[in-house]
Amino acid sequence: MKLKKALITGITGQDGSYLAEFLLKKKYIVHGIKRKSSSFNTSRIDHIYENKRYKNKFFLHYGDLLDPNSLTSVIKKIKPDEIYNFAAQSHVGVSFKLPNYTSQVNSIGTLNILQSIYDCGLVSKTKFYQASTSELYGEIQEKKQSENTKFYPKSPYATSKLFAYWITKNFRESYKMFASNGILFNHESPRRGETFVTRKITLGLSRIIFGLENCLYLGNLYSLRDWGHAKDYVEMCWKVLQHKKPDDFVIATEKQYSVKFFVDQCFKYLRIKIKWFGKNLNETAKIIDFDKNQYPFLKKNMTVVKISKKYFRPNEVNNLIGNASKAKKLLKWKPKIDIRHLIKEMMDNDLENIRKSKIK
Ligand code: NAP
Ligand code: F7E
Repeated sequence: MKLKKALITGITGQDGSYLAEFLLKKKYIVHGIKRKSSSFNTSRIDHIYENKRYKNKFFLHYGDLLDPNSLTSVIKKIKPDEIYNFAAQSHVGVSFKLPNYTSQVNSIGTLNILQSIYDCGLVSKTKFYQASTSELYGEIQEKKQSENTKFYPKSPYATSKLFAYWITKNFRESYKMFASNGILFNHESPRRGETFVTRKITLGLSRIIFGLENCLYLGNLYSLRDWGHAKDYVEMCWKVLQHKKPDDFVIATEKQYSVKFFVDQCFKYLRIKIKWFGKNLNETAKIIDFDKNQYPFLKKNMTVVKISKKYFRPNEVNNLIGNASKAKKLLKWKPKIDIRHLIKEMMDNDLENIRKSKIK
């Protein structure tokens, strides 16, 4: 039997690493594009690369979404059955600081891949998955956002992803390419980038517990998100490309929590009692009660969370929650991991890593 070949851009990122594992288990040959970096950027996939079982099944190629030649040469050589475009400048806050760069990578970068598929004569062979996002909904036009909800992007990131969403559709409609958008709501994991809010919280609290830091600084505590688990969601990306026809799908848990709830649940999991004081920029959380034997570095009344203006965005997306009925019905999917398990996994992972690094 001929094995399927997949190409993943953004393989060194959170989703790329989980999808690579998932596809290898499904007996795919997996190729990934990584960009040249002056420091190591493969920590999320080193375990795959080093696994003897995946020798001759897992390959990395240098490339960059902004370098069409690099994309065309890899695509021409591999002739993949499926391409998953996960590469992006994916941080919404950073996109306000780097609007031009974000737009180049996320918009033109996506076009570069689609055009390479076309130029390599692979339109009828290669299926294309675009990592679209709930940020497209921005200023929400419907209580729960589905494939039919109007978009209202509110950041350079979201606007760049709007172009990518539409150019994917354009190639589908113009050339009958199997090109689909997965409109994914936030998804997290122990592999989440350290500056996204959930990971910042689990890592920050772990550092406080081990006495490496005193306080965690956050922005908008009242922002509401629909948080799933990245491992769950990459299975959906694959299912989107296995559907009988190319289409667009919302992937979400359909449950919504605030950033403050996420903080509270982390402390609850750690069995540390906190209390919130003050309002707006003066809001803080203090430690009220804890087990001194378990947490020797903590002190009663210690202020562990403060608000910093620095982490507010010029334009905030306050409220997102998905309606994933279409994916549930057509792709026969429902999320497996709930927010409590997600928090447990993320907290355990960060605590363990810091504990190990302190022993070294
Ligand atoms: P991530 O961890 O930030 O990973 C982004 C990946 O893109 C990294 O591998 C990065 O490489 C690579 N990359 C950045 N610029 C590139 C360029 N110019 N050329 C080639 N590669 C480049 O993101 P993620 O959380 O896994 O998300 C995957 C995709 O889904 C992204 O497109 C994101 O916008 C989208 N998305 C994410 C979520 C979410 O909640 N996670 C929700 C909806 C949509 P380095 O490792 O070298 O930096
Ligand atoms: O922020 C608020 C912040 O940066 C979530 C990306 O994967 O999901 C992600 O975008 C919320 C926002 O993710 C801090 O203002 C408060 O309201 O974790 P985040 P995001 O902006 O939702 C979408 C679906 C993507 O597509 C993106 O690629 O939390 N918030 N305080 C904070 N956010 C951060 N980063 N840091 C804070 O200190």
